[in-house]
Amino acid sequence: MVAQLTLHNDLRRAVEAGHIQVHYQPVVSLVSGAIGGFEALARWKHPELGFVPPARFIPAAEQAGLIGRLGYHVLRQACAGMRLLQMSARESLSVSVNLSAAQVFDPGLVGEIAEVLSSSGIDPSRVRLEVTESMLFDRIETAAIVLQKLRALNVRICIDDFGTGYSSLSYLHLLPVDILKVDRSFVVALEQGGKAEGIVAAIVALARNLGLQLIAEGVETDQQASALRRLGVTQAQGYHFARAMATEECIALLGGMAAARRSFGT
Ligand code: G
Ligand code: MN
Repeated sequence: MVAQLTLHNDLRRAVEAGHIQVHYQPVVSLVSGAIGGFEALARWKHPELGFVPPARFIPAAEQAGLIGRLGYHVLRQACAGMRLLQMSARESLSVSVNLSAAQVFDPGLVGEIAEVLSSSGIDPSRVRLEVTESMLFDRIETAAIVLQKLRALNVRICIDDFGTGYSSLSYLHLLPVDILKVDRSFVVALEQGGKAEGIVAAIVALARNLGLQLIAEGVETDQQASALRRLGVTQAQGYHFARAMATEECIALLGGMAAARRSFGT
């Protein structure tokens, strides 16, 4: 309990001092290898505890009532970072930002996002907001209204960890959705034989029939990437391609790719 309280206090200070940093994990094309965008992931480097994983500090931020501030900070930073990254890229890049349940049900969310979008000057259609099925579960009608309003700002809605919730198909029916992310548990299972191939193939068909984009997450091996490619998945992210990196590293990576393109004359 004491440790938890200290964590909450440290977190409150970290949010205020801007010590929560956004790192970016590339989303790559499984067809061309090109980087199509990035997922913004919050990082907290605690002075004594070192790196505190998001799985630990996001729930703490929700408990401490700090998630609204934290989410706003992450969104602002992600949009500013993307403007920088965009300068190093040839194609237009997308940026994904994760929303927590508390944010979705915060009445101030839509106004805040509208404000960040207009002040950052980023093209809203390149911004993706990621939600999970399970966090919307018990207030699905309210969630649908909020997501409709967000979509009216011209941002894209992405279902994270797709396939791990309770009733995926009814969510697809009720919610305005543009993109599905194949959960990493299915990607890992692709190497173990069994049913995973059939499940991923069904998700590919589902996305195709509904006109949704599909991204596989948590790809860690070449074998997984090949299996996904064979099944018709065209976009992916994961340690096999790149971890989440600071803005400067992403710029170097994009710059390196530009140099490679120049030397191949493409
Ligand atoms: O819930 P969501 O899918 O947004 O979670 C993203 C988390 O997954 C981040 O904490 C990120 O660091 C982590 N992550 C990203 N790529 C990989 C990967 O290839 N393997 C594993 N195990 N985790 C990953
Ligand atoms: Mn995500």
